[in-house]
Amino acid sequence: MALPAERIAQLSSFAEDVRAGLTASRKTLPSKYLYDAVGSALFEVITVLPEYGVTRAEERLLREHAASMVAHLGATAPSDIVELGSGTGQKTRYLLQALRDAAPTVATVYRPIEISETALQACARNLADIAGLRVVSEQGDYFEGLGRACAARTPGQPLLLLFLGSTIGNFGRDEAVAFLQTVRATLSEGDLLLLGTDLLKPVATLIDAYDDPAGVTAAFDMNLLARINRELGGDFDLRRFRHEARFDAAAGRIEMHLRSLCRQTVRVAAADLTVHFEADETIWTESSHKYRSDDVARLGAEAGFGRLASWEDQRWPFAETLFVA
Ligand code: AVJ
Repeated sequence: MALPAERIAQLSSFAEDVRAGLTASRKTLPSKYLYDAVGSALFEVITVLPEYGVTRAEERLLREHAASMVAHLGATAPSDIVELGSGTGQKTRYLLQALRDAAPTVATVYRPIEISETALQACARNLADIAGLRVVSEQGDYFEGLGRACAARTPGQPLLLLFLGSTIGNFGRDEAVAFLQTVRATLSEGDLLLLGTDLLKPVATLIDAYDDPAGVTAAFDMNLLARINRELGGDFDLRRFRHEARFDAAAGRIEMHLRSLCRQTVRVAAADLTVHFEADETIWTESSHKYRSDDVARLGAEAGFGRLASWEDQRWPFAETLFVA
């Protein structure tokens, strides 16, 4: 299906990514497209599902250990706190408050970086009441936002970068190291990184977390097809697909897939694309890597970070690790 070059250039990056993903021999779609307004709202529901312990575990860690985390940051309180994928900023509040308590006179700038405008607005609203905190929202790509944040930082003061929620798990292990290396290259020596990673746990627990019985995660996954229909003129029949969670033990990851229930052909107008599906063929929509605690330290070390401290939740194995650049 050859397209003239200028026609390809006109396609939005969403259309281009859909085209690339659905024409690959193993069909995939980038997980970042799960988070439109509907997807972000569904993800918020996922975070309160009894089967999805990730967000509550991290919230417990930040609530219970924020003061200890701040104590490990070193003598100079960071003046710039940057967060990659802030979501609505609810968990970050504990840390921001502990920082303010420890250093009430330091003027702190908090820069949440988000692709989702909806989440970003909620985040700025949620944190508006913290005394002495300036919230500067950065809508866009992680590295774009991080670049801007580093350019605007207070000179001579450490920067604290937050990468919470186990979003790092969306990358493969090698990709995660490469990502952290790029982060490290953007930071200065002495800057800090707080990384949240979900840890390995029994497979049945993981499957329940990513294929909950109420079907919220299924709706979250399926919304990706609905979004293609809405934004790119697709004609996916959602009733002909089913959400599935799988665990790949060798790779240590949970995968979300959308399984085609029959042989079918789907058209995506804005991507100038006709896709054939065999019965049982799947679109791989997300990976969530689960780590062992000692592997988290190794991940950081391979990217040029030193581990300062870590905190783990016992109820739902999850690690918050503080690194120094
Ligand atoms: C936001 C990427 C951390 O992988 O656990 C939740 C997304 N996907 N349920 C995760 C998600 C299905 C979540 N992250």
